[in-house]
Amino acid sequence: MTIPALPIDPFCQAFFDDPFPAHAAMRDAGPVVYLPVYDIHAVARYDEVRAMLLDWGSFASARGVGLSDFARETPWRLPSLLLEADPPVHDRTRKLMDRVLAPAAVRALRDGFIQAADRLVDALLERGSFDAIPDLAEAYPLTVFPDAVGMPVENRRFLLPYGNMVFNSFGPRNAWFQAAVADAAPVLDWVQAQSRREALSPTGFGAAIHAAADSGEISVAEAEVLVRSLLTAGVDTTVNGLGASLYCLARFPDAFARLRADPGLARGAFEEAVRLESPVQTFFRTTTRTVEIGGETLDEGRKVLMFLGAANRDPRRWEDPDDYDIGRRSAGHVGFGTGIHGCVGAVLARLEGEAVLGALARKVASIEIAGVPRRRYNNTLRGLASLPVVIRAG
Ligand code: OVM
Repeated sequence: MTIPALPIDPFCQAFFDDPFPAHAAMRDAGPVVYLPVYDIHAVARYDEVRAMLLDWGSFASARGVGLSDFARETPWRLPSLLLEADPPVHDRTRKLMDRVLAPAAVRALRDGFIQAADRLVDALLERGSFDAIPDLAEAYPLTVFPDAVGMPVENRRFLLPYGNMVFNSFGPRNAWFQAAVADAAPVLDWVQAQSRREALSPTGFGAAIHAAADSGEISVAEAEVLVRSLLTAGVDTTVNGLGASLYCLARFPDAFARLRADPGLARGAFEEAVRLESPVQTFFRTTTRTVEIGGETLDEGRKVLMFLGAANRDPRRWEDPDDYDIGRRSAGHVGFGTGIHGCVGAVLARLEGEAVLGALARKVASIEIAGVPRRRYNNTLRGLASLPVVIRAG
């Protein structure tokens, strides 16, 4: 039993431009592959990615979910109390965040999110032609999400370079990471300041996290690191989820026609875009002991890369995996992860998706690509920097 070695660099421009042939090569080579470029193992099939996500005892997050092993290298920032923690540390903070972001708390935001999406789409219809990434996919989360957290209005765009840096940091220390660090340097102090109680309105998610410090459930320092998780993971992810949705609807006019005919498909259309484009493409785990996965054995202390995007298009699991089918049962995709680290904000992300795609379905007759889409390169996130479109009113 030898694990196949493949000459694939999953953190280079050629891979980002078209990852699909390499995804297929890794899936077809075996349940586990070895990538000598970074001396890592990887899984790209749905069953093995899902099994790894569920087996937190064998595949740890506390040694970092990027290429860097926190047991060997000092983490470059204070580790997240959610993302970069294992039970039992993880469960205490996760329980709190589950409560803060509970479906009932998110439901209270529903009408406001729908109105904000309606207003934005109305304004874009007035313009007719615009760039769907900055003007819609970025603009929408940058209003509704910081509002929900309870942030002031000034400088919210600073969240974008910060998130871009953190998501780049899960890969190698390559040129994208270096550029992202340089871009984010001027906003680091600002982000830190936004996580403090004094910066946050008394009604948002941020205040709800800090309230848990009053009761002694967490410390004030922990509250600030948990708010930081919201600020880090809450914007770039939904920007790329909405961007993926727009890119799909523009490329698959039949799907958009179907959505227009039944705006109730908005949630399914968003979910399917998350499956197909997988805005969060990859995360690492580290083996805690000699482990068995897909019939292969890995030593303790190995970094293993999970290709969520490849799992979400695995033909072993999905029929016509490359089709954007808004009516398919996409539940079970791993675009939000699964298991104890499954996206804590998924309910909020899905509300954003439903609000924006619902507004498009009710108000817009057509979405046409009106220029060359430009990709945004990131070691973890897949998405566009620019998507020029023309839309017409329905
Ligand atoms: C965090 C964090 C940061 C980036 C991503 C993420 C996808 C979480 O600081 O907790 O989850």
